[in-house]
Amino acid sequence: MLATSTPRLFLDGNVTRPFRCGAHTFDLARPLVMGVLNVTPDSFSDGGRFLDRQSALAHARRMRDDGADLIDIGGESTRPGALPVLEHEELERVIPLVETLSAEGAAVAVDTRKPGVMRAAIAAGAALVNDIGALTAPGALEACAAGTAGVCLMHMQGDPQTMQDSPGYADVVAEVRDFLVVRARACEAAGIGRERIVIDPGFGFGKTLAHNLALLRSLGALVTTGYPVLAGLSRKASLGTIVGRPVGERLAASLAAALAAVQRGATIVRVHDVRETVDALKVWNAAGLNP
Ligand code: 7PJ
Repeated sequence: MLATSTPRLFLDGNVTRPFRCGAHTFDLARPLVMGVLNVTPDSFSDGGRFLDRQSALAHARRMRDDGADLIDIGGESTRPGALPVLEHEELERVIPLVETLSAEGAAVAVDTRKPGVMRAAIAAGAALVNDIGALTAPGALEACAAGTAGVCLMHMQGDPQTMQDSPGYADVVAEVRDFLVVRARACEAAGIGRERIVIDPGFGFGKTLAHNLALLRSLGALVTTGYPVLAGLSRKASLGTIVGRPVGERLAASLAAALAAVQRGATIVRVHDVRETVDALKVWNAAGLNP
């Protein structure tokens, strides 16, 4: 039933609503903002800044107060060439933050590929499991099916250590879409309801600038699957290539990318600059541009 290479799509263009993740329900009447909190020594844009627990909490609370709908906590760097991190280390970095922020009422996402971290995060109150591996690790589907947390399924070609060496596709949009639909079906078969699933093309994960731009232009092909679409373009290398600026000077580029993504139907934007993105989306919403 599942292992089909041409998955059945629901092509009516109606995104499944509301989106349910743990204790939180989002009606998706407007795009959501997910603020990024990296608690790693080596993430490409804010690596090392929030290793200290108090500064991590302060940054998360600031993003929440600035209007972030979700806080995405990552304890393993996934930048190109990054080395894996041990599970106990990832747990120590992430779980206390999940506990504290969830108890304060924040919708917390945990950026992890490890089923052990997923289980611990869900037990600590996480609303969403954000997996760049789309729950392909053995035991990951079961870990998520056991609770009520939402799942974000992201496409990646290869793995972080080698993914940017020579990405290649015959048809990047169709391949990414088909992979995500197959993974979403696997989630549903494992007992994760459709209303808990978000898909993500994985900008920059085994993709050239041309691939990323093709996916952004054709984001509608993902939207028509019916699953809400998350777009993560904030500060990424492709934007740096376009504007010729280092990672700390990509705010304007990131805002333009976020607006382009929501204009194409993205439901959640994953960003570092929450306050500025929330402002940009307020104007976009006020102008009635929501498709
Ligand atoms: C993404 C992510 C993304 C999802 C990262 C960075 C690199 N999770 N985790 N989508 N990117 N779902 O912070 O730019 O695009 S790590």
